[in-house]
Amino acid sequence: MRLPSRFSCVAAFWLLTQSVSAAAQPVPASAVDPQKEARLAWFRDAKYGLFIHWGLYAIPAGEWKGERVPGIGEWIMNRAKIPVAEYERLAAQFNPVKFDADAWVQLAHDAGMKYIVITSKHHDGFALFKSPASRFNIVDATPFKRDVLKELAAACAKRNMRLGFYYSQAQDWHEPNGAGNNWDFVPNAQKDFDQYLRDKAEPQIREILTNYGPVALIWFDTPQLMTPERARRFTDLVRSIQPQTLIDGRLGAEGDYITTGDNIIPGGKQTQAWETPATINHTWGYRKDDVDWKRPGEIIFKLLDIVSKGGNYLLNVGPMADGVIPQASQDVLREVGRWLRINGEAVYGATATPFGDELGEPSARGAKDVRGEPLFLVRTDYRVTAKPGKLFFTFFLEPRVPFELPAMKNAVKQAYFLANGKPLEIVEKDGTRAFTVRRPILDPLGTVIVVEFEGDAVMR
Ligand code: JFZ
Repeated sequence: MRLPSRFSCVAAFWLLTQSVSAAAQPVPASAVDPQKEARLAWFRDAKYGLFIHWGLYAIPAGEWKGERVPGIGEWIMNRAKIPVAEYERLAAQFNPVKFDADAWVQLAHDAGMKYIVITSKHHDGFALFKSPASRFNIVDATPFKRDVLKELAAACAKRNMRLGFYYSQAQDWHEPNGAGNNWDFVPNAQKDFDQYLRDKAEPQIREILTNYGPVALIWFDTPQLMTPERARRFTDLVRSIQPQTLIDGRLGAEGDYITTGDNIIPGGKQTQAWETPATINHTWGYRKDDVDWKRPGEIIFKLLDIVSKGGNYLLNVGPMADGVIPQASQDVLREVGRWLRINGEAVYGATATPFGDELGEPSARGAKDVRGEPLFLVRTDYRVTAKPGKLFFTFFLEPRVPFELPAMKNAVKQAYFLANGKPLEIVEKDGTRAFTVRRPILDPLGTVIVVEFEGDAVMR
């Protein structure tokens, strides 16, 4: 996949933070914006969301004219250099009669997810909503004729699920002046990009912020050609219509939170709000040949890893062309949801670890990674999340016997299993405190032990 060089920089930044220290970067008091913090309150508590990549690319599903097209499914038009006129014909075939907004929202709910972000328009330019700004949309160009955003917004409202919209503001391969399509049109540098912004992207952002009730966030992406001035127009537009709507980190200007590179989890905790967008297999848009689903245990580890570093996990599914989310991915999500129904207290509303040594350690022998950066040896035994007066130790492997609590000055009141409330004895010896967990651990997907302490915050 070809991305502008600034993307590799963003990706490299996160890869680097992967391999450096686990310490949080302090945010200067002057950088704290109270309005932004207020907008972010729900996001910081939510922790876990469902990303949905759905569009015409679900029809070819990774194959064009009998040939496998490598890469992520939603990039097929670009990867196979499909002419606009030919790609457009997919719209006439798009009739996802099994689409059921309530079923999708029920899935997110069962999975323990607190928000949904769906591709209102991806790089192929096709909109999943009725749009006066462009006829290349699900209502005007397909036999289906139903506004998917409308139905999802109604289903989310019923279930108290927040709904946000992915919108590809820069790349639009359907438009002569949109970024990215150099197989039908002139190279980016020769385009009248502002004409495209004026006539399609800005009007459509206005539409999705006007016609579907409260919008939790707009997820902009791949800011090719986005100067600060252009990005500013989008920020102003969003703020003027729905001041509470969050802006992600890929607009081309500072957003409300940081978006990491795809599937990238930083090595240490961050103070700024952040989110990792991630695939459940290896593609965003549906590909019929990708059935390599992450296991529930992997997802639970990644979720706790992310929450223990102060972030959110936005996990993607790619529905098929008939409107059904592949059953195997649903099964995985629901199993994680069962774990969260028992252990959710360690996740929702929880903040980052007050410690950090459990995340890993720099190589003692000074080994370097492929970039010549100090190698960071990641540990995966357990993760720590926190609430006022409470620590949650989530074990993925058998804890050491006895398990010594990381040093803290606070008195410890009690410890118990989150799943069944059974108490654990805290033994004090030589200034350290420890508990012993009988083997095998209660839940191999993650066994949570709550440690209640005196005071609100850990003092080290
Ligand atoms: C973008 C899209 O091109 C892709 O189709 C998908 O929607 C994904 C969520 O986002 O791809 C990117 C964008 C940024 C990086 C990597 C892939 N990055 O910063 O590493």
